[in-house]
Amino acid sequence: MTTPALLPLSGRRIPPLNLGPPSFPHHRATLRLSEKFILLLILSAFITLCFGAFFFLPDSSKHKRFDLGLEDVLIPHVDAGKGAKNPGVFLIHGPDEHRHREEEERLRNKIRADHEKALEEAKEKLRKSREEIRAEIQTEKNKVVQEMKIKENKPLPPVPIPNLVGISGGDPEDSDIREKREKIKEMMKHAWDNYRTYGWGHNELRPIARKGHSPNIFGSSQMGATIVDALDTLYIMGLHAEFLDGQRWIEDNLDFSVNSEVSVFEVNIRFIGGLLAAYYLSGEEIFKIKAVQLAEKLLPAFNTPTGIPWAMVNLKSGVGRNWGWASAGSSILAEFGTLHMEFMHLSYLTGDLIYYKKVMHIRKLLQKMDRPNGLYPNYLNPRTGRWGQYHTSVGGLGDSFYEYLLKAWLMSDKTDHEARKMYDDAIEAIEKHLIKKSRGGLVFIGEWKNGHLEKKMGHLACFAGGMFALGADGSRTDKAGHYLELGAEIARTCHESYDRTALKLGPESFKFDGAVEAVAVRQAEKYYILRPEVIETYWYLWRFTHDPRYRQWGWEAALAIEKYCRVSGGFSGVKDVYSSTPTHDDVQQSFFLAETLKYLYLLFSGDDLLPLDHWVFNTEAHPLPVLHLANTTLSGNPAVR
Ligand code: DMJ
Repeated sequence: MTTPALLPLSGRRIPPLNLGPPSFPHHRATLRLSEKFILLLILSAFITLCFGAFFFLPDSSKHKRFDLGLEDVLIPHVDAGKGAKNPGVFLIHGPDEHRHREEEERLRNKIRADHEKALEEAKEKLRKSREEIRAEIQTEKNKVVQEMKIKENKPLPPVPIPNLVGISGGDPEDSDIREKREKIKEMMKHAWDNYRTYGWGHNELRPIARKGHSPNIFGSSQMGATIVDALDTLYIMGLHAEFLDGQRWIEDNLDFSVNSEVSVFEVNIRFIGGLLAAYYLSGEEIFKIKAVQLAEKLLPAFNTPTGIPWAMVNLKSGVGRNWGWASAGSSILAEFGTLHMEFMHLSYLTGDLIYYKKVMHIRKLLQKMDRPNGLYPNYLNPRTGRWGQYHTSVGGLGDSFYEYLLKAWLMSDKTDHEARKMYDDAIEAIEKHLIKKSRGGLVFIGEWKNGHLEKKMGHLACFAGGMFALGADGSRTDKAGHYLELGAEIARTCHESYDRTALKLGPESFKFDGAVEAVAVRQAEKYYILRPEVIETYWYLWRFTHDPRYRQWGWEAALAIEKYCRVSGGFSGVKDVYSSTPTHDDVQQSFFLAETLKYLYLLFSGDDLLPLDHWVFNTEAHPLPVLHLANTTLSGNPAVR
């Protein structure tokens, strides 16, 4: 019988272990047993070795590991080990155990001491009174403010100051006029002193509640609008202590890094205009520096697809937007069109053309646009560059755009012919479509709305009497007399709107409708909020004609303001000029000090105070000097363009 060969599973044949004579199955079994025995011997030797090692090798648990995680803690006599990745990991070996314990202890003590010290300091803080803590915070704050001031109030490049003529004086020879002028000065002091006492640092004053007030055009800011707006009036009235007081407040407190959404137009005409005028009159650099700082904050408002600025900008974030009520998200003509004077002066004073470019861009864009009937609509969309609703007015929403075209020309020493042409074209269209004579013979300026003329004139539009008179000289062929006459007619109509009320103060707007002439009809239009436009027109007409009626009308208005608007805490607007027992609105507007009282004071001063061939008043009555641009390299001069 044959034994089957041993076949591995893989199929490869394993050769038999050849230890002697030819192998038989019995022999093969004997050899396997001896192999097992040898293996067993090796295994037991290995186990014995491990057992010995267990008892005789050193104890690894005696190695200690300190992970301090600090690179700068120094432990003496320790071996950091070469190539250790974390220099804060140190190995301390067993033989130095005692010393290491001491080291540990030392570290623990140090940590404990540090904690106790911090605890003591905290307790010390808590022991301090509120006042002490407040004083400490104030000191810190002052330090920061001082540092910022040094950084911010960097000097601007020197520029030739234009010829400044007639910044004081104007004393009238006539004693009656002198007295009247003194009375206006006393009214200014009453308005200022009460603001100083009850509203200092706030934008405006509530003269009855005797506290600060801020209109929404200045957002939530407290930027002392009344101080800035009033400065130049104080200066020309010779109220120098008050002027200095205002200057100090501006130096120490006027800060534009506020998280507040403000009107670009209002901030420009009141703050930048006010600061620039204060600078030119007093020569104090701080006003110029503040004006430039503020202008920088307004620049983000111009970041629109067309370069037509937003109505509002957040002074901190630079985010702009338009008024919710403005037609289809539009910007307003009287707002983006009333930046030119101030921005030209900023470029002149800084040598930085950015301001000039912004306003010239607006002008160029307007110049290229189609105008229905030659009229500029009040609304323009800054995203699309298209007109909004076709509404044209020389009062609110349109007014100072026309004023600034004329004044751009005057301010350039009559070299900016482009501005003059735009003014002349616009005024011709206005005269053709908006100016009418009532049945009773009163010339008025209506408003163009949805294709027809609304026979309503706003108090704001009364400024145009002065504008027509101011623009008479230099107007197209033989029309100077005509425009002076037109200015006088508007002055007469606006005087009528005052004269036909119980308080002898003008309503916000008045109608020409059948038997109704120069009278407000709706209750919501009967208020007077200390506005200047009518008095402004009297003053211009006085300067150009010296007709005593303008002084007389101005004096009537001053007496009415004194009688019905004066309260012990300042001056207030009234809600209904047709009611002989007035209700006050409890707001002393900043423009009352900037404009109304200034124009009254100038009306009773000689023409040598701020002569009109050297000064141009911005729309908030801040005088800015004529710039002889023909002699400068500033490209406002058409010769350079
Ligand atoms: C002033 O802030 C300015 O005169 C502006 O142009 C229009 N309105 C007010 C005063 O009424």
